Amino acid sequence: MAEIKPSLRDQQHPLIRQLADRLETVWHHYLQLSPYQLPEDLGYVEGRLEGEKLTIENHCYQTPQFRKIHLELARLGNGLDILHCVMFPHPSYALPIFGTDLVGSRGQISAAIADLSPTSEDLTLPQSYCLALSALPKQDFVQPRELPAWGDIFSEFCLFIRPSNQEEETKFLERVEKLLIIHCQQAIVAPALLPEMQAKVMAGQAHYCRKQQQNDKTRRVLEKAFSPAWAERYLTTVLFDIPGQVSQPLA
Ligand code: BLA
Repeated sequence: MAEIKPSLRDQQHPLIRQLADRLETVWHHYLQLSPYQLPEDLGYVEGRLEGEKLTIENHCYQTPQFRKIHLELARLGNGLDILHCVMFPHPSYALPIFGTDLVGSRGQISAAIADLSPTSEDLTLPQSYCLALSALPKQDFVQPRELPAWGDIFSEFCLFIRPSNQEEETKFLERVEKLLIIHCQQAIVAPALLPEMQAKVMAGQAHYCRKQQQNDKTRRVLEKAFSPAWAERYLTTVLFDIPGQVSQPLA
């Protein structure tokens, strides 16, 4: 009999499970999803970090507007829970990049971030996005967090906090859902670009990826659980791949 593996999200922090479920519900509602093939050995991976098991579960899709929609759930032993999600637009659409990351340890989410990040040359969001995002009610959180230096890719609407209680967790969840709905609504009516404009879109995405690859906190977890070479390959082929660039061979 085939074994049905329980999804990692059932064991993770409730906010991670709730956000994973909401993201997928919105995608199914607004977009036409088809599967996206990740490098063969990297869909479900297990490693060890200081004797603790690191489990990574990837869900990956594509749609006419998005070349890659990636949702990753990861758990390190019983201590660290991670949700990572990025939606990379298809090169025919001048759309920003939706990204969200939740990092929690021992029942407390320490980092909750969500943004629609500009990828245009002047690093501003399309006007229709600015209008829609400015119309959202202003929200304050008790513990805002400071972005690291590489975080200059994020927009003025970026939300980066440590939720201080369950109410704030719910407020974060609802905010991210609103960002995602705005993004899907904008994406499905976006005009396709002429082929000669597509290189610009990809250059914007490459810049975003190079910055995200500088997140030492992500790299460190992966290096310690696997190896520096494995972390480099995972960062550049699964998390923040730059299409057209030759990826690192696995050492
Ligand atoms: C922070 N990311 C972190 C932290 C860890 C990870 C351990 C530190 C938590 C803290 O400071 O409280 C680890 N994140 C991971 C790992 C994966 C992951 C191992 O996704 C995947 C396997 N990161 C993203 C995306 C964004 C992002 C899409 O992957 C934003 C859209 C942001 N993560 C992000 C930022 C920080 C962070 C800005 C804080 C970095 C810092 O304070 O230096």
